[in-house]
Amino acid sequence: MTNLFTSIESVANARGAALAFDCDEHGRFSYADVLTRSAQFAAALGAVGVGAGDRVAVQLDKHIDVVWLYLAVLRQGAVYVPLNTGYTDTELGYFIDDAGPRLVVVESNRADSVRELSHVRVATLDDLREDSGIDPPTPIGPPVARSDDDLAAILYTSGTTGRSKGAMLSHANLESNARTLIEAWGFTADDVLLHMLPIYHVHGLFVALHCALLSGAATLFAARFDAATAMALLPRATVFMGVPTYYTRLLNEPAFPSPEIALRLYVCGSAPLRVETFALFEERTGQRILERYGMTEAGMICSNPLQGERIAGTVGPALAGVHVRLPEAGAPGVLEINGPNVFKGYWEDVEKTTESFTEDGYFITGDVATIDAHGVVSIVGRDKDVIISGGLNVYPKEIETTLDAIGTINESAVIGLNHPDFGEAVVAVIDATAQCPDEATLIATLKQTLASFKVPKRVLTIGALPRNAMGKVQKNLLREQFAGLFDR
Ligand code: MCA
Ligand code: AMP
Repeated sequence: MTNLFTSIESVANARGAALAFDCDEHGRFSYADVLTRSAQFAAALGAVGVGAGDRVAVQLDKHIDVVWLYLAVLRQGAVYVPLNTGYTDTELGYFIDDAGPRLVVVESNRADSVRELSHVRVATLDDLREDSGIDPPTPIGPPVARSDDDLAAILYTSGTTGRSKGAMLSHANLESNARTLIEAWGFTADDVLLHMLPIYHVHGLFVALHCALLSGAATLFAARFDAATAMALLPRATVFMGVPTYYTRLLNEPAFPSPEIALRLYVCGSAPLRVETFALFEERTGQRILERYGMTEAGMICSNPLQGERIAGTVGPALAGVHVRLPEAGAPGVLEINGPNVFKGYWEDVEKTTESFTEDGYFITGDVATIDAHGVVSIVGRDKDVIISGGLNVYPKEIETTLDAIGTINESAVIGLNHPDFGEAVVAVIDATAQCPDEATLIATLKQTLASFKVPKRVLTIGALPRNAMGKVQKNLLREQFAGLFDR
């Protein structure tokens, strides 16, 4: 394997005029367009000095041009660093400092503030687009050669420390995982994928796009998920991918599924799919959602089968070539994994990398699992303090640190509570002085520094937080106390 783009290029050459992306009012693009558009963006990147190994940090709203930019970064042999569009300047500053990008590409309304954050070069999509006056060379040159272990992307993810670390993913990590998924999920050039996920995370950027592009399928490319748009586009799709919230929202639509909807496959992951959602979906559609399990550090790890029984509450066996194990066979424990999909380590953090792997090279996921006699994995808990809200990870420590920095808060504990829409919702429990601002003001204050998906949906004031004999806050007691907060 070499540059992942080389593989995409060879599919695109074979597919030629076939539809690659239908972006509704933003146009339709063939596989031939995939090559010319990405070449044009690659030329623009080259013109500003982006070359092999350079990081390109990108915080952009979902748009087809961002796909061209991603492919252009691969093509240049550079390293793509996607950033959640919700991140505030404070958060962005951290990622830019850490990744040390050659170029940061942001929306035009953020360009000035990002320039103030650091001395790094900043561009907007307009600077890089066709009309920027930079033309691709004719004929278009080959992609920059890369070896298997060269980095294709760095995706930020937090550990228990609450500070994000960049997971280094190589070309071979991405390509091997995509090929495994295409095989496992039966992707072909006849498929039409409905793509509604954000493209700054593994699920939307790698799982969805790579499956479609490397199998020559067509993608219906929507800017975001909403149930009404999904209902309108699903009749044209054969495959859909989403986080559990997408499925609960679809099921909230009385007209779902309309008679024209006839997908061959619904894939779900990024957070646990409730057994009730799985059952209700089967009742309404006659189809079982295929649940799979993955992580930023490893792409997809386990999947329920395409053929064969999909079991609610399980994530299926390990994908081909991936090895999963528990510290003590037969007992629930923290899942360890190994395989060609597993990342190269955390960017410039040898210590964290070392402690995340066992001595024999298995990555320690932090997810508590069981494995049955047939190798079927169930994720039964987490050994890491993380809340997954609508498929997005929130690290309580980061929110607590921000809350504790507010002078009128003595201490805080951030917990995840069952939520009908987001699966888990972020809630802060605080011990505050009489001068502490009210809940709405605190929430508004947090939004100035934290992306709003991380901001607690509620901030509850109690007296001293419950602690055990060791002085550790007993979050389990808080979770029990406030368990029904979001019950309908
Ligand atoms: C938006 N908001 C959220 C979330 N999303 N709050 C909590 N959790 C969320 N996930 C907040 C906004 O900040 C805003 O707050 C308010 O909700 C409404 O925002 P809006 O943009 O209208 O929300 P939405 O469009 O309805 O978004 C919800 C969503 C979206 C569709 C569920 O979050 C989403 O697409 N999630 C998927 C994320 C994903 O791709 N995860 C995969 C990660 P306010 O009103 O206060 O401003 S990859 C991964 O996990 C691994 C590898 C794997 O296995 O896949
Ligand atoms: P991220 O760090 O955003 O890559 O999120 C990865 C985490 O999402 C995993 O470590 C799991 O905790 C969780 N996750 C992903 N898919 C599933 C699933 N199907 N069931 C339960 N948890 C999941």
